[in-house]
Amino acid sequence: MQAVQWIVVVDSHTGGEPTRVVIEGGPDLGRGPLAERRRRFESEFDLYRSAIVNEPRGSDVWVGALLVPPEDPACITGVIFFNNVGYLGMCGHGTIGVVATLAHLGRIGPGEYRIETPVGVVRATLHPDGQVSVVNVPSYRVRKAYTVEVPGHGPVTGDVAWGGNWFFLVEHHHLSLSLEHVETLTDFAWRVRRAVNAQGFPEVDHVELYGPPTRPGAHARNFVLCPGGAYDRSPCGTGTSAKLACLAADGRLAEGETWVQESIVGSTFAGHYRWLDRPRGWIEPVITGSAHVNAEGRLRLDPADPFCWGIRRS
Ligand code: PYC
Repeated sequence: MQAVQWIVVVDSHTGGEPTRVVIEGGPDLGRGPLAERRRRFESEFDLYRSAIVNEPRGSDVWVGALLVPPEDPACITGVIFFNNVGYLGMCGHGTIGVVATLAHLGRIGPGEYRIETPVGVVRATLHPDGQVSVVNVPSYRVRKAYTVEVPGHGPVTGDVAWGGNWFFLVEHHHLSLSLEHVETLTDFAWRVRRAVNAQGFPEVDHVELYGPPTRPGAHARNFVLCPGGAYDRSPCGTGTSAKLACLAADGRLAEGETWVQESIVGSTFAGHYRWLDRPRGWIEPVITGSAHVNAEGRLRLDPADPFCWGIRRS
């Protein structure tokens, strides 16, 4: 008979979007580059992903963060982010959650820290007031004003950009960005994603819809569809990075100027950027937000439980 396993977690939310940080008891992925360890997580230990974030312990909304020893000794930790259907490259709200969690555990105080992710090292600053700024991986746009035919809606035009994950960003659509329309927004964004994937960008797994802000001081509101069909409650750190890359490329936001991104639930991130390579449109985005720890616990994995490893969709 197999033994019960325990996984120690700390939960937080960043602008409403939850992060479950695995502190102890997660899979041992060994050493090596984080991109390789992410592949090992997926090929050998994917059940742990499902057990940690999927129902009945979690839900489609959760993003998990497995802390792993970094390759680069200058980093305080490595982290692999995952969700209800798979693995993320980077996660902005999740990184803010990881920093708030490490502070909550007394492992770090205010200061700047390097954190390794499968898509590169990011730098996070914990400010004395608890806010966290993340200097994200280089971000850039690969296609401007790309039009796809979306069944039931007609042509939809957007930009394809990288901000640590791949995004299709749509400014012009006919929908109202409010919580009461979440089902309609999800259906539309899902159709857009399928069309974009079918027409040349199979790697795009997030869709961002833009609209006017409702918060004073915000520049835009967004609705972000995540890979597993949930919408991001936060303004999406990697999505805001992709947005900054588009704004920079279009000359609509100057280097160092602040862009306040509001989410569908009204939470905000402040972003700015510096040019890394202007001719190629590469920027270094910085995203600032805050996270709140709201639970500490131990997940109980009992082999006698028929849903011990979660309800898996993929
Ligand atoms: O904040 O980058 C982010 C993110 C990605 C998916 C959910 N949140």
